[in-house]
Amino acid sequence: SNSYDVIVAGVGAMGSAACWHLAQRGLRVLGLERFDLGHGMGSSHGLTRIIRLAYFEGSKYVPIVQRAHELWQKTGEQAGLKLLHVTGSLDLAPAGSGQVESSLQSCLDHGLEHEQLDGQEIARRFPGFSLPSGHIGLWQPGGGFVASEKAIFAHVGLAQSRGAEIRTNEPMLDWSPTADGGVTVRTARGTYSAGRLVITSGGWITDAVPALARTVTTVRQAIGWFTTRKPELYREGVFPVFILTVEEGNFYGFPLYEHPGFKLGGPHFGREPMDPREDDRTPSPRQVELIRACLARYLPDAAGEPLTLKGCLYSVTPDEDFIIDSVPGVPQAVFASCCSGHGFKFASAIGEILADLSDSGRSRFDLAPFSLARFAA
Ligand code: PYC
Repeated sequence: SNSYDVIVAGVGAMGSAACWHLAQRGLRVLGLERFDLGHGMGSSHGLTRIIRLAYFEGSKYVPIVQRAHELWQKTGEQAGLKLLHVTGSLDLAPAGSGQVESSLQSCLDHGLEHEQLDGQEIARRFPGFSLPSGHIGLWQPGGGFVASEKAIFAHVGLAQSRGAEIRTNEPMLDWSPTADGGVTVRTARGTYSAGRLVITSGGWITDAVPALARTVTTVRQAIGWFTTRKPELYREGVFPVFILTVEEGNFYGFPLYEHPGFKLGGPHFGREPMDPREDDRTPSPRQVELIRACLARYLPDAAGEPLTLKGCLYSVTPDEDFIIDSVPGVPQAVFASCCSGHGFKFASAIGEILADLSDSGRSRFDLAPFSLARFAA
């Protein structure tokens, strides 16, 4: 039949997690994905995504990221895939610039283990860096990375094992609420009905939730993998994940994982508008130039030729905080998106939050900072 308890529109990081948490509760779930599973057109690809518990963006994120950390570990075990790699995380920035200080505050607010490192200590522990004098670091041993495509595959495999139907290359074209409090969803292949709708369509969310159109913008981001001269300095086990503020911008990187090259992304706050309907995801020459300049100056032993360059899409809100809410006037349709480039790490927990919101309209977390209504004023 074409009738479900819940339809999930968008099966990337957030949507796959939602499918699993809903299917786990015994609900009949349909997941609709616009492209192939694990595709590179959105915001859920690139082998690795940082998970940081020390959170310069605000202490309010820490309880949710702690739950996400727990769930990445547990879901990986359930799926038989290693999703969470704990490497420790480093915030690196000039003293007084606010990033390290704000991450430190989140550790103090939530009792997270941490150490403040000066430039000499950073160089001693992590000789892969060559930082300007005056840079300081915040070390948080619980940080690390999530294997990104594997995370989607794990969630989908688990959801399917509980009966979820996942249809790829079948975007939701439109949806509407029904008189009995459910929804109807139309695709090119059919019309489906459900009691509830979960919208996790990332960069395409404004098609499904027009109320977001004036709030969300989509931008192009760049990631690349580069030949390393001294891979021994950047191996998992000796090198952490990091976010780095320098005069060229904000960049982020990982220990070597699966790909032979060293992965660096950024500039995180660079804002090059991109329409997700465009097919081209190539990073701009300016982005590649900045990434290469960052490598050459601050990670010189990882600054070889590019092996792989990719683009990535961010959906950005004006305050760079997430929006997790129901569609105005339609409580049976909930959504999470617009994570402004820092959402992937939360996906395991946001999947659970969306399942809770769609079950009961409630979450164990304080979602007030993530309401759509905050922009109304
Ligand atoms: O949230 O750590 C992060 C991150 C790094 C790059 C983009 N987001």
